Amino acid sequence: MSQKNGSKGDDEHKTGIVTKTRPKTKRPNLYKVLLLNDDYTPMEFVVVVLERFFNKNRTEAEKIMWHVHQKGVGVCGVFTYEVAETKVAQVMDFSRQHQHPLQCRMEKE
Ligand code: TYC
Repeated sequence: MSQKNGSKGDDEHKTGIVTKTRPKTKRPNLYKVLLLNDDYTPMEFVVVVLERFFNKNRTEAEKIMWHVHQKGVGVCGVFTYEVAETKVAQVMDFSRQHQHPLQCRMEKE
């Protein structure tokens, strides 16, 4: 784990030959999925959203919901682009189906 990309590590100490590998693993761009506060969406609905789409337990979900309620915005999770996009769409669809104005956004980390 301490060995990062770009070196073949201990081999070069045994052989005296310095080898270099091109790192082929690139860290993916990550995106925060944010929940926005509003005056109408019931608190219980927001908690259910966090449980259902962000795999939060009741305690975590309530904590995030209260944070958003008080601060106006909060992070539900951090994901790769496609996963974040899917989460946002799922939350927006679910909110619309239940006629709540809850808003969900993604933002590059
Ligand atoms: N502010 C809402 C209320 O008082 C609750 C709420 C919390 C709504 C979080 C949206 O993302 C939200 N019923």
